[in-house]
Amino acid sequence: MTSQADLISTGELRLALRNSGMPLEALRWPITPPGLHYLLVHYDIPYVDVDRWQLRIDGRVERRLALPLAELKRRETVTVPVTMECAGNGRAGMRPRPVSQPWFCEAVGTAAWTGTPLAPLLREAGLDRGAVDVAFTGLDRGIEGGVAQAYARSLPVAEALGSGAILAWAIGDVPLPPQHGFPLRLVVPGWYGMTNVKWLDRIAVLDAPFDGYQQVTGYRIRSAADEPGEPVTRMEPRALMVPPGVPDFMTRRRFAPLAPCRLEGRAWSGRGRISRVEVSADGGASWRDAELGDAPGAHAWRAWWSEWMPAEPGDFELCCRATDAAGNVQPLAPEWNLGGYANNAVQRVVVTVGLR
Ligand SMILES: Nc1nc2c(c(=O)[nH]1)N[C@H]1C(S)=C(S)[C@@H](COP(=O)(O)O)O[C@H]1N2
Ligand SMILES: [Mo]
Repeated sequence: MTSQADLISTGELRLALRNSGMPLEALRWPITPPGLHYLLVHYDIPYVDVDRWQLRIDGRVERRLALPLAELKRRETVTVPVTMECAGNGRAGMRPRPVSQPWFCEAVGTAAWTGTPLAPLLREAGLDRGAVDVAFTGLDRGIEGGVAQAYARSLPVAEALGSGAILAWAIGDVPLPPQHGFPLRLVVPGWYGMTNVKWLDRIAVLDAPFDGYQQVTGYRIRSAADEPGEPVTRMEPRALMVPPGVPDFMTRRRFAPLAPCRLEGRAWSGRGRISRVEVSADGGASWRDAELGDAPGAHAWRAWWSEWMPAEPGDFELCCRATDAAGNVQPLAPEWNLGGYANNAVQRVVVTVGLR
């Protein structure tokens, strides 16, 4: 029977149909194939006439800049593989279930973003001595929490200059698709998805902390609505596995033969390199180390695998758990918060072994 906690609203269903996750079998690719990267759009995808579009850089700067795309493309160009994960990934696993885009754990992907580094552009504009935050505003508008707004997020000056952030106009050699931010988006390695503002319109340097909705109301870890909470920033460590075996069409339950099975997947963290991945075949009661492989780049997920031989037919709860170089480890159970953010509890996949 479907429990009340599992029922999603029509509004959530509409969001879920617009915002696709990455099918977990796509974890097999080091760079997520085009169209399989997850997608999250708060409002509508704007239609942008690139011939009239310019990026404005203003606020507390010595020189205001207004740059057409062709002008940006004449600057230093880099291609950086970045693993991006929505801060709401794992939300559907929390109880009570926070009402919003109901991700399980598929809101992730790795793309090779091509663009120009942000820091030299900010230096070119010249930051005033009192600069505190840099705010990035998109062209998309909507209403959230009763507040009409353009989607906007900020970074502290130190992160804007030092995080390796780029302004991207392409994924590899392909211009950004409309849904991923055409003509230009921010990409900040290591930070949760909401940081990576799409359809960039304006970069404003501020001499006071940015107080936009997505900064002070959205994306806060809080247990009650009247708390200020802690801001959501960098990605917590997480390992995901390719679900073994085959799915049942309607229940999505997995079935596998009684045979050796390679558990494999990828792991990432915005807080340090992945230093360990462990797997469990008994729901987390016992663990063993997986093998660690390569990452397509310093800011991208790392491959892992582990050979598993189920002892007998039956149900097994497979889990995987990542640790990063800073010593952060995934928790066994979700740590609840009001917005349903940053839930990096270990993935659990039940597999029925004995398929003929
Ligand atoms: N302008 C704008 N930028 C945005 C968003 C948005 O709704 N509008 N969504 C953010 C969120 S919450 C996420 S998780 C990522 C998703 O990027 P993707 O759709 O390219 O995967 O974009 C971020 N940038
Ligand atoms: Mo997100």
